[in-house]
Amino acid sequence: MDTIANDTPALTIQQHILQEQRRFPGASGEFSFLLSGITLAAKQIQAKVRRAGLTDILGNQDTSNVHGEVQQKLDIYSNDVLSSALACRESVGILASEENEHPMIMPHKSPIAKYAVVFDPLDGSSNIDVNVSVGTTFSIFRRPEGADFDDPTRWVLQPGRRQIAAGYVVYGSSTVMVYTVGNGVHGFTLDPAVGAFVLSHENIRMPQQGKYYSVNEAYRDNFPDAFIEYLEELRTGKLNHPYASRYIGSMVADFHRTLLRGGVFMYPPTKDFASGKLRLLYEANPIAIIAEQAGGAATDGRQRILDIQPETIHQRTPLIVGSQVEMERLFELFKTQVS
Ligand code: AHM
Ligand code: MG
Repeated sequence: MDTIANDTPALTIQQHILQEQRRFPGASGEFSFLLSGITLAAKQIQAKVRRAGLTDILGNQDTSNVHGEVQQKLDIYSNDVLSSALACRESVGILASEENEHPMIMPHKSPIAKYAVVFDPLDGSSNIDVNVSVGTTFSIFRRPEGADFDDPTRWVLQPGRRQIAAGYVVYGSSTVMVYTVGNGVHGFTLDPAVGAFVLSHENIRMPQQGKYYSVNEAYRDNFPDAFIEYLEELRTGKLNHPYASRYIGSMVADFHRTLLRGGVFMYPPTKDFASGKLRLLYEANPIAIIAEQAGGAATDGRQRILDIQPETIHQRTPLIVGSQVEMERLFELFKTQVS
């Protein structure tokens, strides 16, 4: 008699999302269809990223985005594939992207549209030409009560604690997607042989303490004093052991290491840029919810990232995110420095 092999079967992200969805009574399947749009776009983006040196896709597009930054061709490609993968899902009403000044209203204007998706299609894109890891970040909100298509910003100007799902994809030595629907954090590695994201990191928990801090130290002289003191403590071993530094310059890659190995990643305010550089809605928020769901914390130095009420779509925020021990020390230090 033939027997079935006893190996645990590979669980794909699609199967995982369906399992998660069963926890919501009355779930219609629209939400998993929405997330499948993100995984499809991620596969398309990674395919382009992987062939970047071979095709005519490296370099600048000779255009700038809303922030005045030169757009890379891959920025535009990634924005296009993500937008079109989501635009054909009727449950999605509004999209907002780092690459578009205004929110995009989906042409179907469907009355059953109940989600807004915000994303940075290719974070860290200035790293592409030198073959350094880049990423995609996304965050999903439910349409607020009474919000219609005449006021698309209302759909997305919600504090991060209202994200119903969020995640990122890191295009590194392998392509990994990490997501949460508010029930823990799970990571999936793309198996290029079969083209599927397979569960590789189930229920990720951030180590309580790590060995690395991650910050652009070139700006150190312009950081507020509390940050300088905090870095000094980490460097000199006041927090159990001396820290080493790691900084890739791609938030998703720097955070992914912090999530798996522990430690702290930060982009503090500087004298010239009081809000730092990172964007609240589509960069800090998804990272913050993933960190909290994995047992870590995220702050702007004054309040929890997820409690910030956004006023504009592209607003920036300082971001400090990390493991429990590092974040508790930061909170203590900031309390005494502020009082
Ligand atoms: P981008 O959205 O224009 O790619 O910029 C965001 C990136 C982050 O990935 C990274 O953490 C940061 O910029 C690095 O900035 P800096 O070069 O100032 O350290
Ligand atoms: Mg970005």
